[in-house]
Amino acid sequence: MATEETLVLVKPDGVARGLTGAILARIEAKGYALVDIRLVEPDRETLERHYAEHEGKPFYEPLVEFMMSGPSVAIRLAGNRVIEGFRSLAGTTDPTTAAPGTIRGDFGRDWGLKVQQNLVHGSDSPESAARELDIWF
Ligand code: DAT
Ligand code: MG
Repeated sequence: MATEETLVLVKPDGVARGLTGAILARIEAKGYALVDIRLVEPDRETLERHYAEHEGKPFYEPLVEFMMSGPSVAIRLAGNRVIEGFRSLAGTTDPTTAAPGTIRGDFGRDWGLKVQQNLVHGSDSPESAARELDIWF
């Protein structure tokens, strides 16, 4: 299987809490390659494109607001099966129940806010990865 690329975001909570380095360390220790990396403050339009699949859901608006609350780190990440591999490193969506050993499981929990602050984003399919990389890079 050819090398894949995926979009990873260290979300505003991860950047604000000073966890970017710890998250990058896990990604690098796994052996994935950083192809490009940048600090971004996305506007609403960018986030509406990125989260188009969630438009209309109850958490959509708080999610977009949260993502505008501070800078994120966008990463173009490469490796064999990196799309599913990074999602495995990240853990499941809800940080309270994400498995220990994962980024969300080790660093995240429910802070009682309106939206789940779960530290990272990773594309969920080759189609999503291509679409999202085009939005962020
Ligand atoms: P993931 O980020 O694991 O791919 P997703 O694509 O289903 O999850 O949702 C995108 C983000 O939206 C997720 O990281 C956090 C937020 N979210 C998802 N489901 C939620 C819910 N039930 N309540 C609050 N926020 C939610
Ligand atoms: Mg998703």
